[in-house]
Amino acid sequence: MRLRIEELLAARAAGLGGRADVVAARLRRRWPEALAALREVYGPAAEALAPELVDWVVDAVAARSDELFRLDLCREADPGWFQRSGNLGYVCYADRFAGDLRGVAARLDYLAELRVTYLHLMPLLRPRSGENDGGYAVQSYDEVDPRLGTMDDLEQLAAALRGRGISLCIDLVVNHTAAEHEWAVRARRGEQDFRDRYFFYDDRTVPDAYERTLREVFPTFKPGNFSWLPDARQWVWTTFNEFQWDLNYGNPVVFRDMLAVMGRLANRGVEVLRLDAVPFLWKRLGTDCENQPEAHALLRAFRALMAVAAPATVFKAEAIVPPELLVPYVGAGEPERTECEMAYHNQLMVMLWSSLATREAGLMTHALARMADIPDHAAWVTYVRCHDDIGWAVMDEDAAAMGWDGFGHRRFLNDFYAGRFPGSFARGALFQENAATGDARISGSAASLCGIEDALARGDEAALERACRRLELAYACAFAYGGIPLVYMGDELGLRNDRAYEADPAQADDNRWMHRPLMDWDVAARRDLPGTLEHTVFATFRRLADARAALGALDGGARTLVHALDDRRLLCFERRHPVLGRALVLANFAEEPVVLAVDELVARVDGVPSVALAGGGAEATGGRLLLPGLSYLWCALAAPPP
Ligand code: OTU
Repeated sequence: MRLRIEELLAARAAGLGGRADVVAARLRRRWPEALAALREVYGPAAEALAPELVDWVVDAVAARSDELFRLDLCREADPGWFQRSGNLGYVCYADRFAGDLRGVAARLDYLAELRVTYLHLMPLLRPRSGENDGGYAVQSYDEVDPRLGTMDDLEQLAAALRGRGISLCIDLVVNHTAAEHEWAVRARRGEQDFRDRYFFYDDRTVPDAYERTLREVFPTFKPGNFSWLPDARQWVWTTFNEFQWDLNYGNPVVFRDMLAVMGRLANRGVEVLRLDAVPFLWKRLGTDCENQPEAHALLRAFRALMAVAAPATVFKAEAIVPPELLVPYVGAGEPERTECEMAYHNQLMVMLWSSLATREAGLMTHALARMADIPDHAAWVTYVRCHDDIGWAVMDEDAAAMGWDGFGHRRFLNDFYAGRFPGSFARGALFQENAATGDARISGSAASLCGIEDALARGDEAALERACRRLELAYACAFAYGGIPLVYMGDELGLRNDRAYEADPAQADDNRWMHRPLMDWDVAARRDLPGTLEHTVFATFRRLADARAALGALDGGARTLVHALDDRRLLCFERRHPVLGRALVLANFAEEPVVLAVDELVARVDGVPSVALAGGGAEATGGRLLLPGLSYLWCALAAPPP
């Protein structure tokens, strides 16, 4: 029996020319999934969306260029394309990196030198003017920020990147629009169709009921989750800043229109969509309104339909949530659900910083070992730093397993990275300190948090050496742990905190700008000057990238197994791929050397290591592994002799 959806498609097949069969095959495969997900959100009304969605698919595929349509076919044939160990990501603001989109296009040699295959350009769609949360308050999804260029520039850049084997990733803010977006403007004018796209309340009754269980994301910028609109004399739901209005996905029109935005961006050549703030997509009274089942169902519906319209495009979830709530964003459960292909591994990032501060890896080992596996077809995006603050997602139960108090440890990390703890090497700053709860997060560049800024300021060569090793150690773990590692712009050169934001009124009260520096191309040029910090750090990143590409077992499809060694100073994890083999990573987070007998390790991991990359002076010699303070080894693992 033919699905109704195929009949709908048949009626429009002429518009697709030679692509009709392919689209029919994709629909046959993905529509049941899309419909099931939409039913979870919209109930029986989901069925009624079919004609509109088929129209959208037909229009989107018909508008796709031949080149992108061919890319779709290649990626359907090779769905693990983004998992290969040769992949490496780079994250930057187009303007801060190179002025504008054309400027970025002129810097592709730099990216190639770093072995980059994935470029995440920070928010670049037209934001509201004035304060815009670093571009996360979008006024138009169909225009590029005019300061950066035009949609045509974006399309040309995407093509140029593709020509160099680099996939373009951009942010798509799906949870909220700017208060100046056309929908919001029309809603404010009283047009009911647009009012239905947001959440408005006449008085505090409903907001207060929700507030009982909501948290505050930006307690110092904007307490609470609702903002008063004096002209309309109403409250509107604003999880983030008051100029970022949460969208109401209970209204299928919002889903449909956001899907259309995705299709248009994909047709411009965007290959990865970083879906911002996805935990917040669904609100439910009496909950924290994060990670609700409907938020996941919406992602599955987006995923299934985009896989019909533009299968070359993959999704990356930005869900900075506790580990057990994070895994489902890349698909999990029985039956296995397909959601985003990738998600940020927030837990790894937090644990790297925690371990550098405590100089041991016990907590990290415990926390990472109890995370569930992710499906083979998904991949973690691993990172050490990004444009945001670091929120200390240390679970109380993990801290308790170390005999620590969770709150106390988080407070220690804040003190340590704010540079207020005795003996701290870090120069960060507190972000969003919440007087009521005592919570806070940390801003600061990787180099400054690792101690490079402090060591340079004090002219302490030995401290500088240790600081550089910390940076290398953290990135060596991130490069090996999961799918695609991201290098956050400036880290490859050891760029320190940038205080220029303090003089800009639109940025001054948001200290996240301290770790969003301007690229200094004169400084970058020193990467070719032996003896400079930039030369050392840049060469380290290159070595990591080359070694990673050469070690196939680091493929994103390889499982990650964390081995708890007796010596808690060491982090030990294995990557195991059914075809590409096994790899083992050992990292010493202490500042003194650790020696490990190879026999013991062989027995522990049931494999014989051979060194693929050694950092910080680590070596294998005379049946022992010598790991100086802050050093690491990447090994290939062979089966032990019978
Ligand atoms: C994201 O982060 C962006 O990365 C931020 O730069 C934005 O300000 C924000 O969205 C709003 O668009 O709370 O502290 O679980 O934690 O979406 C950063 C996800 C954030 C949220 C995350 C958010």
